[in-house]
Amino acid sequence: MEAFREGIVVPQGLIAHGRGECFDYLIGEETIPPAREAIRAAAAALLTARHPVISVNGNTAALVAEYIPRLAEEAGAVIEVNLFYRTRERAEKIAELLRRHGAERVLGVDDATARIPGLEHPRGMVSPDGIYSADVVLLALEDGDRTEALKRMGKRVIAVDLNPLSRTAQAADITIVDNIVRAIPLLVREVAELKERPRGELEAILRSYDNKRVLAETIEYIGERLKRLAGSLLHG
Ligand code: PTJ
Repeated sequence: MEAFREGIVVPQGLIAHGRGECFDYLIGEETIPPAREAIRAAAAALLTARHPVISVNGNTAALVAEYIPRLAEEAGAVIEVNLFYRTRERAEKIAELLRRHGAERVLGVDDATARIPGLEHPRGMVSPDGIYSADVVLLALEDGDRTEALKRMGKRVIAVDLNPLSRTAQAADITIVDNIVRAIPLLVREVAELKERPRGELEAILRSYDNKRVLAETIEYIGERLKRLAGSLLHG
């Protein structure tokens, strides 16, 4: 609520947050095994990328700003503020918040001069040195149109999204179905650990990763959990 009052989160962001909470109850408010596998693959994708970018919107900033600079540093990634409801003032506020948490360089405020093809202005504005030229983009709580547009640009997309059925979750190459407040600290740890491994091992992690299977396992997990909960109501 504070981030909303400060103008970091938009009203639509509060609705997005509520939707997420609902899915968090369904997974039991913990990081489930398929999400752990996705986090590992995400770390491998960031570490093997030529130009990885962490895209930060209002909700991401409000929930995990303190972890983003560390993640960027460990992964050798660039941070870019990228907003659906873009105003210069909001972008600057979010960049300032990230700088307060230690980010040295934050793109996407005055340099968002390139366009993601197929997205209207200002929703498609990105930095030429950031998302526009990235090969891997990590995003979270993202709108489906924008994720699909990044995929059409040929980027490898890593998404954090509690809804395994959302268009973002379905379009991404690696979908971490977990609450961002749990997923990002785990991702920071995983990147720090995998960083020491040979590149061949990271590539092998990526080759054996199948996002469709991981999403299917997530949905199965929710189904089994709900069946168990229903059973315990009926049979005590
Ligand atoms: O800050 P801006 O201007 O870029 O605006 C961001 C908006 C509000 C446009 C953006 O967050 C949005 O519209 O998101 P959606 O399309 O509602 O999608 C958000 C997705 O994130 C939904 O599938 C939610 O289930 C999921 N979600 C919500 N809270 C969390 C979450 N995923 C992970 N962790 C959460 N805490």
